[in-house]
Amino acid sequence: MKKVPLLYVTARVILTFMILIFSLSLPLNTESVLAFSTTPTSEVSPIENLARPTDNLIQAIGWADNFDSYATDVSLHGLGGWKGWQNSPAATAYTSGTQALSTPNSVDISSAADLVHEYSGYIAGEWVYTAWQYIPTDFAGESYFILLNQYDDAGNTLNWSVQVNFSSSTNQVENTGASGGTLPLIKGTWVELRTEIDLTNDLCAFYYGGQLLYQATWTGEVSGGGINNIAALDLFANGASSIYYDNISLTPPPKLLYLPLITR
Ligand SMILES: [Ca+2]
Repeated sequence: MKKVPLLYVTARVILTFMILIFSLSLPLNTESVLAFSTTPTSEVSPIENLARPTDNLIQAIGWADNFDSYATDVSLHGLGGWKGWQNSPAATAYTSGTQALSTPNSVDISSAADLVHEYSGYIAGEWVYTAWQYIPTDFAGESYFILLNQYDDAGNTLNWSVQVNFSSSTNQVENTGASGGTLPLIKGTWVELRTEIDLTNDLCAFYYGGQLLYQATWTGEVSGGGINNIAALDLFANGASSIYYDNISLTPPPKLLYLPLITR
């Protein structure tokens, strides 16, 4: 049997180790981790310096807000990109310490609240819109979680992609779009609302507490005739009592980590 020099073996071990370290470090340099690791703010971060030269469609890497950088019980109109519907201060919502998934604050969507946050640059690829929701056990009314593919303050061009209703009278969460779909309302605990959006293939799936409420197109489910663009979130109280939201984010889907196959 041929004897392998010790130096050669050592060099192969070092090389293998370096390849492994390099492969593990790759995701840390991509948008997937940047989107999750940044301190939650209300700023949409451009990735001009990260975008591949040939990939001009991807213009944003993500956004998140946990409401913890604001004072408690303050109006969000004009803070962190938040505003009342059609830029009306009367439609604002307030930070609250009554419930919070991350302390000290969540946002209280109640009575006249119709809180909007606009986005730009989300025109292709896959995205996940996540919001954590707390419905008190004594909730009363019909409140809405809404995502629009077109929005402007003047109301000239508005188009709804997602409109999900939370009703105390039916005790259900309901997709008001064309596909329909209901699930039992979950109260007294934090529940994840997760909207998986594929703008390239015009698909949208909405999960409530981990259960699929419906799956449909992004552009045609609610208003119809929409475009592949994530334009705005709208949390609409519709006169209902408080529903609290926290840890809201718009991020790329989690990416699988593939390690190189190391062979002798
Ligand atoms: Ca929080």
